Amino acid sequence: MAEDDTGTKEDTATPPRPAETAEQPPTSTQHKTLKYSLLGPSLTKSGQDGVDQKKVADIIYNASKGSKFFNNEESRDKSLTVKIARILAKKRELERIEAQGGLKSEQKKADEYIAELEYGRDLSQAVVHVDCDAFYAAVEELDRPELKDLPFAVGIGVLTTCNYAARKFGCRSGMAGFVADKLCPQLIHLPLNFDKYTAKAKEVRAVLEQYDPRFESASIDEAYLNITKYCEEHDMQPEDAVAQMREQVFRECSITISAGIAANAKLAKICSNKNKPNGQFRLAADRAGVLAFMRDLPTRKVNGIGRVFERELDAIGIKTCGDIYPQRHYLSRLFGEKAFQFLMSVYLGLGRTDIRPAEEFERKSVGTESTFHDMSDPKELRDKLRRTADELEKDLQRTEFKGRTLVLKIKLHTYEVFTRQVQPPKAVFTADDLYHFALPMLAKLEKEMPGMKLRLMGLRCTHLVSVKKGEVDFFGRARQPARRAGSEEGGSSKVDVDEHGWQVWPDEEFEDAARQERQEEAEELERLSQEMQNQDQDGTTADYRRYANGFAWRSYLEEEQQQKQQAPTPEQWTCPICSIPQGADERAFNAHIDGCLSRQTIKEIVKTADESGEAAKRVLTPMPANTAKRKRGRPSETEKRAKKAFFA
Ligand code: TTP
Ligand code: MG
Repeated sequence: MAEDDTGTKEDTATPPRPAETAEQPPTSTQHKTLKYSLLGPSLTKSGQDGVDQKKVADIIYNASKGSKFFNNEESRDKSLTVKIARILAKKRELERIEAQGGLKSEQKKADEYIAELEYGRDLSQAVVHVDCDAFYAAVEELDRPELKDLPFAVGIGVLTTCNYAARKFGCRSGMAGFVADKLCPQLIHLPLNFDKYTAKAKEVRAVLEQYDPRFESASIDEAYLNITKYCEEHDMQPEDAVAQMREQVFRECSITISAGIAANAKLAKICSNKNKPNGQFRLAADRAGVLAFMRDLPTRKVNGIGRVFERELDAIGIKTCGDIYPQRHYLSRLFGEKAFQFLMSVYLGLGRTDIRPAEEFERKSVGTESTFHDMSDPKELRDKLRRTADELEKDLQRTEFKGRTLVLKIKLHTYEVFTRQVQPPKAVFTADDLYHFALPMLAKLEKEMPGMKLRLMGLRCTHLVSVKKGEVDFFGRARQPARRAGSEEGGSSKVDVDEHGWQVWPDEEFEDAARQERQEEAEELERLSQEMQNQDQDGTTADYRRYANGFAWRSYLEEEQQQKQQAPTPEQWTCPICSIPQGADERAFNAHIDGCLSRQTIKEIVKTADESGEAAKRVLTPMPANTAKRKRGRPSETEKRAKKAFFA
C-alpha cells in the first residue's frame, strides 16, 4: 500500500507563514493560519489520500464561521501568531549576533551533542509499533457488518474516529460532527461504547504478549514491542514475525492492525502509519538509510510535534526533519534546552529501544488539571485551587508519592500558559499543604497580571519521593527517582542514562505535551459543539469525556487498578466540609461539596488566606481530618473538569 499522504501539497494544508513583525498580524495572514488550524489535530491521519484539504478547510471555515468554536479557534490562532512573531524577532536577533561572529559556542555545543548521540546509536534491536486500524470503528463493524462499506463515524458531537470509507471525504478524528456531515452528508454516526473497545484491546494485547511479554501499551489501540529475542528464538526475520503476528490478531480478534518495524520506538511509530490500513513497513537498521528517511519527513509526522510546535518550527523554516540541522545553533535559544535535545534526536532518527510495560516507567510527576469557562473572580480561583489540591492529594495517595517541588500551572483565556514552582520545606502530599504552598504562587500571578482570566488550572508535584513500603534505603530514607536528561536541575546537553543504564531521551515529555494538546483541543471542541447543538448530555458523551477523548489509556489502567483496590464501593460518603454523610452519587456529592465550599464562612477563610500564606496555614490546619480520605467525584455539569493524570 502507498505511503500515506495527507494532501499537504495543498496551499491550505501546510502551515502558512506568519506575520514577520507585528504584534497584531494582518488579516490575510490571520485568515490563512486560522484556516490551517481549523483543519484540526488529525490532519495527518492516514486514509485521506486524494482528499482536497483546501476544500475541506473551506467547508470547515464556512460551516463554523460565527460559531463559538470558530471564535475560539480564532483567538487561539491569534495568540499563536503573536507568539510566533516573537520567536521570529528572537531569531533575527540571533542572526545578527551570528553575523557578527557570535553563536560559535552554540554551534560547537550542538555538534558535540550530535557526536555524543551518534556514539550511542543502537541499531541492534527490532522494535515494533502496532496500531489497530480505525479501532473504534472496526470494533463497531463487528457488531454491524452491514456498515462495512458505508461511511460511518463513532462519537456524538465530535468524531473520535471514522472508518476508511468516511476518511475519503475528509472526515477524521477530532472533527465536529456537524462539519463532518457537511463533508459527507450520508455519514452515519454511532455512539461510543467504551467497554467494547477495552474488551477488544485486551484480546489484541493477549496476542502481542506472545511476541514480547514485556510489550508496552501506548494507548488503547497501540503498543510497542521489542521482538529481537522472539526473532532469535524462532530464527525469523522481523518482517515475517510481524506479518505472522498481524495475521494472528486478525484470526483471533477479527480486526486488522498495522505495524512499523525499526531500530527504535520513535522510528517504529512513524513507520506504522506508512502502510495503513492493514499493512506494515520496515525501515532498515542502517544509519544512512535512517538519516535519508528523516531528511524528507515532515516534522508533524513525528510523535511529539503537535500542531503548535509544527507551526513554530515552520515559522523559522523547519518543515522537514532534515531542516533541523542547519538551524541547530539557534534551537536551544529559541525553544529551550530540552527542545534542542529532542529535535537533535529527531534529526538523527534516534530513539529509545527499552520497551517495557508502561507501569514500570518511572513516574516523574503526579498532577491534575482542569479546564473551565473563563474565571477571574479571586474567590472562585481560590475555590478552584482548593479543589485542585484535593484532587492532587487523591492522586498522590493512589500513586504513593510525595512531592519535593510543587508546580502551579495556569492557562489564560488567551491560551498563554504560565507555570510557577516552589520547593516547600518538606515533601508535600496533603491537600492542606498543597493548597497552602500553591496559594502564594497564585496570588503572585494575580499581582503580575491584574484581572487575569483563567481557563485552566493545574497542580503538579515533581521530584517525587516514594512512600511505598520497601522503597526506603538502608538508612530509612526514601529512594530518589532516577535523574532525567535535561531535567530542571541541569541544562547541560550531556547524554544521560537512568539507574539501569538505559539512555534517557527527552521524547516522553514532548509526546505527552502533544498528546495533551490533542486531548485539550478535542475536549474544547466537544464542549463547544455541544453548546452549539444544545444537546442533552447522555451517558455516551459523558463516557467520551471520562476517557479524555480516547487518549487516556494509562489513566484508564490506573482507574481499573483503583477500582479493584476500592471494592466494594461505599454506600455513603462523608462530606469533608460539613461531615454529614451523603449518597454515593458523584455528581450530587460534588454539587454538595461545592455548596459547602461556597458558604460564607469558607469564603472568609479563603479571603484570609489571600492576604497571607502564613494565615492560610493557620486557618486551614483545622480542616477535618478525613479530608485526606474524602471521595471526590466526577465533574459537575456547569464546570467541566476533565481530570488528567499526566506524566510530564
Ligand atoms: P487512532 O489509532 O489514532 O485512530 P484509529 O485507530 O481510529 O485510526 P487509524 O487507522 O488511523 O489508527 O486512535 C485509536 C482510537 O482512539 C480511535 O479509534 C478512537 C480513539 N480516538 C479518540 O477518541 N479521539 C481522537 O482524537 C483520536 C485520534 C482517537
Ligand atoms: Mg489506530
